[in-house]
Amino acid sequence: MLTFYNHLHTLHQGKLEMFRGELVPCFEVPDRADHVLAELHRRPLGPVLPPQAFDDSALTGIHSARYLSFLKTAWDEWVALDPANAARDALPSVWPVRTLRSDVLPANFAARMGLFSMDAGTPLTSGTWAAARAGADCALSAANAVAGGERAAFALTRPPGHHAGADFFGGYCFLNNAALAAQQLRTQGIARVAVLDIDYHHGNGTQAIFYDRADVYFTSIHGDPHTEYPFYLGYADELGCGAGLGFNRNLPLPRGTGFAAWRTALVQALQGIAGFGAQALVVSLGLDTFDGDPVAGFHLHSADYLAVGADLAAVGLPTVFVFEGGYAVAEVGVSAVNVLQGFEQAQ
Ligand code: SP5
Ligand code: ZN
Repeated sequence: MLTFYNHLHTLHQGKLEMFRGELVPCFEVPDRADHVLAELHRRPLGPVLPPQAFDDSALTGIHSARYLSFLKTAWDEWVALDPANAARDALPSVWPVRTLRSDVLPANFAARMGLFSMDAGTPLTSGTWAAARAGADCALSAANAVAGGERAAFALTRPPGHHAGADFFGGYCFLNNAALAAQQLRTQGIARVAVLDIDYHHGNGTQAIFYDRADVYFTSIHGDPHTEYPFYLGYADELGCGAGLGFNRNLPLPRGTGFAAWRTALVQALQGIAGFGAQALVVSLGLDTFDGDPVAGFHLHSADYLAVGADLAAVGLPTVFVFEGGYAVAEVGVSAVNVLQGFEQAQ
């Protein structure tokens, strides 16, 4: 398996996120990817490569032009407001909820932060754009490799991507790497692409991006949004719309779910993917299903991830893995590489 590693990921290093009325240290830290890379060096699964550079036209199939231009200049605008801002990250504080307008692009920077975001837990930093942009290149490179005949490729990148929508950031995500990979597989001529999201949190961005499309099937296993982030999407009655009706499937599970019930949901998700007739698979590989993850509530253990990898391999599809969440930092490398090794050994 090829790994495309985002060598610029450390440029995105958020300081604080809003949680229960106070700013707490970010859970989404550079050490996460470093632990995965270290584990890949301990248990090599193939070459670790830098991504190819793609131009921005590879992003515009997924993200809106006005969102991309905002992200590119946001940090400079933030510092231009006050030179002292260079020492602190930008967080949104106002949002255009129902009855307010999101078609108008305000001149005010705080107003645009809110327009293009879904939460106050996702700081925008000096290196966010560079890190996210190189991460998109990793996802696109992995998709190209798989479209070119590789059995599997892994985009090892952060910040993660699956909460990011066509025109908003949130949930620690800025560019939707999994959606970019899925679209790239389509662009390379693969007619039917499935996205399987196994992060603890529903991949609201990916779902929304493909919600009205019949060529990309989205299915997700996640904590029940009645109680778990992102709360406002990820319910079982979301089936797709228009031409996409029937091409979206959510499998929410209660907080506290262990591996046996989780694996039953995985079997259901994989049956849906087979029924769709997918010709390639993108896996949003979140490892925050791990028992003891600080922001999640499932109880998977290290060895379970080997079985997950084997189950994914049994689908028999060319597969792009995209690194998403997983905040038990010391364990996230073992969990991620267990999935990938379980996949490889099952071939
Ligand atoms: C990619 C991804 O996994 N994003 C997850 C975003 C979740 N953000 C909300 C986290 C809420 C923090 N809860 C802290 C619990 C402290 N015990
Ligand atoms: Zn997550």
